[in-house]
Amino acid sequence: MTGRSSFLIVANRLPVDRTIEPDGTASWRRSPGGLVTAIAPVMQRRQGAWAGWHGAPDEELEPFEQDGMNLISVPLSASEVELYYEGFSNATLWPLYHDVVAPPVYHRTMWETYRRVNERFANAAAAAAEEGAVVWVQDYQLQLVPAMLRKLRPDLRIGFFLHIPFPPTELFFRLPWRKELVEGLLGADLVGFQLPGGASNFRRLCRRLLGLPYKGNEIFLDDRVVTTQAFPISVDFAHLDSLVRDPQIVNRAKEIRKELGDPEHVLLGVDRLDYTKGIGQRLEAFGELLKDGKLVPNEAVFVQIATPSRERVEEYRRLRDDIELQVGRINGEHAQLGYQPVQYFHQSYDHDELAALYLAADVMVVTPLRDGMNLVAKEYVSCHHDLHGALVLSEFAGAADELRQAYLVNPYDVEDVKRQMLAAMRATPHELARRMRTMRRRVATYDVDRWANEFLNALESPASPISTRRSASWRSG
Ligand code: GDG
Repeated sequence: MTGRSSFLIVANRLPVDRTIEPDGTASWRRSPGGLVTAIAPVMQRRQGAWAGWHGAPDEELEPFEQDGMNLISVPLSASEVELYYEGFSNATLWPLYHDVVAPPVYHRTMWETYRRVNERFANAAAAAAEEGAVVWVQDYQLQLVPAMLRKLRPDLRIGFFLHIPFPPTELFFRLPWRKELVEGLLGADLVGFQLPGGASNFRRLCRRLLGLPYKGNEIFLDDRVVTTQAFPISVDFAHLDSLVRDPQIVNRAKEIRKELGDPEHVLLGVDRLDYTKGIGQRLEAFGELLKDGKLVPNEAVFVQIATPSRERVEEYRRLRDDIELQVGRINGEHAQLGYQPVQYFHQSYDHDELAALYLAADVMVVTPLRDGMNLVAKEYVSCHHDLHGALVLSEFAGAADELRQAYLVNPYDVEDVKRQMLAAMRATPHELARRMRTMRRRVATYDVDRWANEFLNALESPASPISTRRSASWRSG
């Protein structure tokens, strides 16, 4: 890599995975995901760079180039992975920001490591950014970076986007390091959230915790203004839409249905195996429909893909055991020779297979107890140009704000989930098409490109002058 960059992404992970070839040589492959796809063109236009951890502990790498992206590896030791990533990020912040659906742990050593690692990311960004560069920091693992970076490099334009929900003040207040985290975020010029609710939770928090006044989207500090705004993330609609028209994917979708025994209804869940995703709730509802005789054997199969995730965090291990016990129980009670109602896979699939599964499914069941957005819901919609297929969607997923024509459910209400699953299975083709058409229009218009462009445009447009501050002070608490 030569020189410094005028555009920089800072994220916990680099957008590449290392694969080892049969002859032992290592190579890098771009990791799948909308974020990289959306940002790649901006990277190319602006000589962009991406700073993040490359995925292996205790290893330092020189900056390298992959797919036209300049990649800067930020090293982590094994103990930092444990304390900063698995610990403070995923055992403290993740549950706290998701409505405390699991109890967060509060450990001082985890916090200390989180702070130290955030400092390393900020230093790496400060060294890589050219004068006046735009730096876009991603997600809850790096909330201290904006302020640390501003201190080192006041010339930069700094944006931050939170991919997960921002909790209500009452919950956030439990965090022993609440002030430091908020001050960290306030180092940004623009703090982006998935939903307007997250942005307003943040503004209220700034007022209560730091006494900062705000007006509209803007929070007024002594010497500058921080803009807070919602930017609902999306998917690469055009890519998915064309992928599922590929005859190979179409054939694979047919094959999948056949392999499942050609049931009348194929229901599908695709999630990281995470306790926020409500996997147990949807399986319970499906199991009860079988038990109540609302579904007769062979009529419906539920395919649950549960991608391995955070396997060293205690809560995730427990969840895996619980889900696997539940799957075993339902199948034990309702299976027949040649018919297994729940097909459970604790595995990752490639992109094409996932698209074929979406295409094959009659009902996509997305029931998180809390979710920032949920891309799976939008991916499913993008894959159904046939206007067939129903989406059962939790009202606690960010996506529910946009996909109002889904069969919306309260995942805590098992009767509601059962009712909506049945309604989705019994709907007429006309009704399905009506709902799907509207949802597709929404995702096609607000795709991931638009998300990235709107964020970057807002980041680069000047904020209100400080002189508007006085008129906002009436809101200060
Ligand atoms: C966080 C927030 C927010 C899943 N299994 C496989 C696979 N996936 C892909 C899906 C989808 C992605 O992973 C999961 O995204 P989600 O949005 O559903 O959920 P989180 O991982 O929790 O993401 C969330 C998101 O950030 C973006 O801001 O929407 O609320 O929690 O794209 O397709 N992909 C492949 N194989 C798998 O087995 N290739």
